[in-house]
Amino acid sequence: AKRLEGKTVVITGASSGIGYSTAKEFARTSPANLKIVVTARRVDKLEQLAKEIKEEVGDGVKVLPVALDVSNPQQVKDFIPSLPAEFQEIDVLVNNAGLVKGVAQAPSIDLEDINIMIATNVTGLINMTQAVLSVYKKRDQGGRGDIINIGSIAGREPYPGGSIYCATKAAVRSFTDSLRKELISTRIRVIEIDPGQVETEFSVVRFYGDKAKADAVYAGVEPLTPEDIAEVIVFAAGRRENVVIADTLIYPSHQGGAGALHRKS
Ligand code: NDP
Ligand code: 8X3
Repeated sequence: AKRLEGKTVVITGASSGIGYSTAKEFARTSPANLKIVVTARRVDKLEQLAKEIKEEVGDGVKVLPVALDVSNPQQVKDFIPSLPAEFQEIDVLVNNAGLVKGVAQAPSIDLEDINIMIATNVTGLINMTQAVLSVYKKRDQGGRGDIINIGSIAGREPYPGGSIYCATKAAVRSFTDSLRKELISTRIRVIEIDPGQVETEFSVVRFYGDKAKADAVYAGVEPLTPEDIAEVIVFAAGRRENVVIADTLIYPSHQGGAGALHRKS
């Protein structure tokens, strides 16, 4: 926890699920002198999050809610310059914003859904990474700071009905791996965390708001909670500077692959 003291953390997609829990976990682990910029499109949820953190840990942690649509390149470009000066020296970026739309199979995949998934999960993540690298690269030893990318089991094991989403997460994996190699001479840590099944708003978004269909995904299984992933993210950020938790895959105990889930009948 000491290692995180005084750091500035930026989390994308902090209005729900894994991102929401990650903000809380950072706050709990290092309640003194931490700054967290929580971003997403739904600012009301971010304000609620800031309020909950304040109630839990007090004023030691400064939480700044910022509206940011990562699929909008101009908003990403303006993001760091428009932060108050005390939040601009970012130390940790958690690239968590992401989504899946639908279960359609080729040739019936909606063009709009394809574009949203790629613009958010791939282009958005890359643009955010490039934006913080301009801050990290100014530091000594060629640069310093953490980039934590949330991939997925879906990026390792593609499944029918998920071709675009799986392709976006495979792209995250490739980009992350290249980047780690490109930054080998620096102190910039490039970290990938790949969850298996986590119960969040993920499936509600996949089924365009149909809660019954989303609930069916989790019927009879015991998924991870967003807190489970948040703990791993904060653990990775809190390692000694020479330790890179480069790549992790996290399942609930009854999962063995993308579609391989033990279901109680
Ligand atoms: P949620 O739907 O609960 O949260 C997704 C978050 O992403 C929300 O805060 C949403 O905020 C944000 N988001 C979506 N689009 C944008 C955008 N254009 N700009 C900014 N923020 C955006 O799902 P999860 O917490 O499950 O998802 C988080 C990450 O984890 C995703 O990358 C997902 O692919 C990944 N993942 C999830 C798994 C699961 O089983 N749940 C498993 C493996 C990986 P808002 O709508 O307010 O903008
Ligand atoms: C979410 C996991 O396998 O449901 O990334 O697509 S999966």
